[in-house]
Amino acid sequence: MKTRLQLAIQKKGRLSEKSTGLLARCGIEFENHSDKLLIACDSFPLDLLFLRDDDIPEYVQDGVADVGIVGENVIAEKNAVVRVVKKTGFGKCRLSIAGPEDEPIASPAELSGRRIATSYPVILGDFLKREGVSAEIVEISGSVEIAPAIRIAEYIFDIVSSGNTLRYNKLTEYIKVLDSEAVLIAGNNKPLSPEKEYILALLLERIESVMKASASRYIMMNAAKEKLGTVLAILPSMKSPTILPLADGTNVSVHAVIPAEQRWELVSSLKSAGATGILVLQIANVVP
Ligand code: PRT
Ligand code: ZN
Repeated sequence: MKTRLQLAIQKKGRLSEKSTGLLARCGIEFENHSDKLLIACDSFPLDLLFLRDDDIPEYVQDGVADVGIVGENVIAEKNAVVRVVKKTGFGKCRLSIAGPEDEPIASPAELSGRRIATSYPVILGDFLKREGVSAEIVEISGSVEIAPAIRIAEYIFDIVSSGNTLRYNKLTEYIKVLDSEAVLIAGNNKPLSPEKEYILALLLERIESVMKASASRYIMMNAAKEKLGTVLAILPSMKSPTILPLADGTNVSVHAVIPAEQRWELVSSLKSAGATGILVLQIANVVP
């Protein structure tokens, strides 16, 4: 039997679509997974294991799955012995201590003797220990943000992303303890077989290529020859732009790869500098 790599991803939740979407952009396809635990991908030697996110770090640590995609927050809470192979850039959030808007605290010492509700008792316990603060950890499994209102704790320690949930509950963020994003992990106890390491390297190459591609755009425009200097001065010097003569003899076409997040500002500046017919295109893959 040919070697296949087992990748654990979240079955249903915030990371599910992003994880399967990343694989799809890597050209890795599979059938609908709604009622299955394990699915073999068609075009790549990868088997997908669909799990609750809480189980992924331990499954990877224990070698039940070879690799996994899960939030750093969950890895930290489970104290799992795994290595981060690649940060994915999605599922970004932070774990913070929050409490009533009208009684903000300025330092962790003010938590002393108070109750803090959380689903992350391990990370919170470690933080309080590091700070030398003795507070009561009230472990609850969901809807942590309502704990102050129903008076089971004065403060909460929970995931914050946009901050809307806190605002809606009249809470405010005091202390950020951990930044998190979804990461691709592998076990750290036992090395993968050389065959599996090879498949992981191929997977990683594809992931890096699509991540680079989504962070970039391909820009094309026309410019009069006398405006070329100004246009080129605006373009970031990531890579030398391509300049092609046009049939009319007075204009040139300029092509360049630019950082995706700068595209709107660049388009305005290039337009002001006299560039015309500006096209901004998505890139599927970047292979350096
Ligand atoms: O069923 P399963 O156990 O697999 O899933 P789950 O319910 O435990 O997790 P899920 O799907 O809610 O989240 C999976 C992972 O997504 C988390 O472990 C984080 O790594 C990541 N993530 C990113 C988030 C958020 N952003 C997020 N905003 N997880 C949860 N939230 C929740 C948070 O708990 C709070 O209630 O959203 C609320 C805050 O969001 P804002 O935008 O209002 O601040
Ligand atoms: Zn979970």
